[in-house]
Amino acid sequence: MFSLENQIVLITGASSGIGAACAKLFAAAGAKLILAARRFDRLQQLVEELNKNFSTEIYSLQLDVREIAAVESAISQLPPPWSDIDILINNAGLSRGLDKFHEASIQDWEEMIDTNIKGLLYLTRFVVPGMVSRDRGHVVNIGSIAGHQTYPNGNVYCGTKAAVKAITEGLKQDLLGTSIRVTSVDPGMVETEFSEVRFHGDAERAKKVYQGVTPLTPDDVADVILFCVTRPAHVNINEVILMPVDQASVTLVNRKQ
Ligand code: NDP
Ligand code: 8X3
Repeated sequence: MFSLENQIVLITGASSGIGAACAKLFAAAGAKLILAARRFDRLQQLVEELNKNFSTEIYSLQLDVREIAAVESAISQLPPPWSDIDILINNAGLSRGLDKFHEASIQDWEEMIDTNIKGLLYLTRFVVPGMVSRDRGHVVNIGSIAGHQTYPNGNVYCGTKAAVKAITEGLKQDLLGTSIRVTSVDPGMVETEFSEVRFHGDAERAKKVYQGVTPLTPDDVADVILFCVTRPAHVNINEVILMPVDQASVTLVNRKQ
């Protein structure tokens, strides 16, 4: 098994949901964490909690992944040894709106494309050259079942996650001949702040998404990510699709009354 002890792990979108769950699990496994998100107060709360429970070292970054200059300077200004990132978890992402294509907000589209595609590209572009020069590293992209199946009103969100799938495959191909691993972890329904963000803060509507269902938890997804990055160094898990037992496809969900 590949040990995470003292591995430097950069997690984007660590202030909530799957990213925060990864931070806890990776801290418990002995990794050194670089945690990034826009909400610095939320990151600080998490860091305090982690410091109480683990002896891990943590570097916090207030970062909007949509801002190319900010991403470039954040990565290039990391002091050693933080600059030698071993594992990049491209988790920051969001959906905005659930509307018919011809009625959807173009601003929502821009936000999803800028975050889910361009943000992931910027992080990867600035981190991977260091991995190549060290001939060591692992990039984990958080995709979605929405990248495998498009659902009504999911149009652009599904498009961004289909792009993540293609980008992950392309990165794997282009890194052939190096020791760097590339994985896409593609969950179905996970109860996080995701739906509240999608519905622009409408908590009631968000709650209904998970009504009568036992969804995945952020810890379930973090557990799968941990599995992927701790395989022996010659093993690459290319793609994992996971969903709740109560879900059979993006639209086929078993709801108890
Ligand atoms: P949350 O809303 O709970 O977490 C999203 C995280 O992304 C937050 O930490 C948020 O931090 C961060 N983020 C959003 N925009 C930016 C940005 N511009 N710059 C930096 N960080 C940003 O949702 P999840 O944990 O569910 O989502 C994590 C990933 O999982 C996303 O890529 C999502 O698409 C994917 N996913 C989620 C599923 C689900 O059902 N929940 C299923 C499949 C995939 P902050 O706002 O502080 O910047
Ligand atoms: C999030 C899962 O089904 O809401 O990527 O698109 S879904």
